[in-house]
Amino acid sequence: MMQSTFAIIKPDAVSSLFTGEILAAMEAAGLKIVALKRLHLSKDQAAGFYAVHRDRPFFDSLTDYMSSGPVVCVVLRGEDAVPRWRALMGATNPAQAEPGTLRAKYGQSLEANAVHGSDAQETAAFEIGYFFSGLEISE
Ligand code: DGI
Repeated sequence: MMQSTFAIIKPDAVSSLFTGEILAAMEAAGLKIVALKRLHLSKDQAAGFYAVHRDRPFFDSLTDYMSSGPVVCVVLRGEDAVPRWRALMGATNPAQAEPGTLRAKYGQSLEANAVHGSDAQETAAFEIGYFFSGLEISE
């Protein structure tokens, strides 16, 4: 099934100059980049994005981290794009991520784990809409 999903190259990976390698890995996996922007989130904007985690103990730390430097936001489109991007990312904790996955290669810690990806199509729709207007997405 053709799907769209939402990806973020997180502050640790952007500041470590891994943006180009991660964008190349997306394309090499057959995921088409249909929208792209670099921005520096405020803490409030990070909190809005991660609102589902607002009651978790790590929420304050997570939103500090996500607003600590620029991120690169990407809309990806392809066959089964949601699970395929999650598989390429690897497990949440880089120490447990499968060898060859982006989090295994580029992640620094459980929190600074290099990349984000939507976990379902409904989540992807919310996350894409949080960052992009329809005019900014060209399929
Ligand atoms: O969908 P994921 O990004 O793989 O994981 P998630 O939705 O469970 O958590 C969102 C992000 O929050 C995750 O990428 C890293 C961070 N996180 C998750 N669990 C912990 C955490 N950060 C800290 N500091 N401690 C945690 O236990």
